[in-house]
Amino acid sequence: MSYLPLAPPGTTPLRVLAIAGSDSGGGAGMQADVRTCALLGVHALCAVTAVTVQNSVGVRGFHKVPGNVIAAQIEVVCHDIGLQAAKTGMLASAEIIETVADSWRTHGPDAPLVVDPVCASMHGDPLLDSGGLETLRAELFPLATLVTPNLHEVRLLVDIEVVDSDSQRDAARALHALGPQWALVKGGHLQGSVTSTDLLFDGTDFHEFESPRVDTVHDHGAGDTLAAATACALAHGYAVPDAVAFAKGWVTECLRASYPLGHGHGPVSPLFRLGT
Ligand code: PXL
Repeated sequence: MSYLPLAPPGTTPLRVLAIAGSDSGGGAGMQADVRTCALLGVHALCAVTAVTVQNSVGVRGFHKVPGNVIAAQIEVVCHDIGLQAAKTGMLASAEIIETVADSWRTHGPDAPLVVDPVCASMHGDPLLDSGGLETLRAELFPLATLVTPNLHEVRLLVDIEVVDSDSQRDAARALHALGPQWALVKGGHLQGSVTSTDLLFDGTDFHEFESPRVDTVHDHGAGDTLAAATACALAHGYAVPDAVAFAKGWVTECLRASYPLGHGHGPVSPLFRLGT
């Protein structure tokens, strides 16, 4: 696969702002976003929304960053450094979602925004307070260039159980009706197929992205990695379907390169890009 063009050494690379939670285990969240951006040659700007206490077996809890501190992180980097795309991950609460939406409306450039509507960890530990879902739908989705829910998040957001390609299309329509320019329904959690198909919809056309299913339990951070890689490609000026196709290829390679860590699920890894 070919990757994104790199800025020559000593010149300023493109920037992606990650608005996300920290994962103390270093697998998902902000750490996955920063790793993805770095290995794709993009400079990651970071607005931390929450600090999770977790390892490879689960999330023990999290501490929310005060809204004014989140807003200030977004404001200062937008004003001084500038950015070509942004992505959101764990936002923890309705109040934080409102803060992020306000900050993006006020300080965000006219740049693509990828919203990964993180609701829970892979172990089922909640990463968003109850009440957060409605604010995600009402405040952040209408600002999004692209939303990237997995099937669990689809069920929570639009109350559709995706079991086949028809229900995947219904879900894409329902998500798009909430206001994003594009909705991507990730099929990775659909059981029993040798491929994983993600479905992208802009209100008119459906695009399908199929990749071989990588048989591994070490898939922590896969969703974050897909959204971050999409944001990097968008920062480079890719059209949304091309950015998603790029990111899907990237996350498949990162799944193949994932590694065991601790006693539970290890992370997807972009470190293969460093060579051997
Ligand atoms: O992968 C979703 C995710 C996002 N952000 C943080 C997480 C997780 C999953 O555990 O911990 C901080």
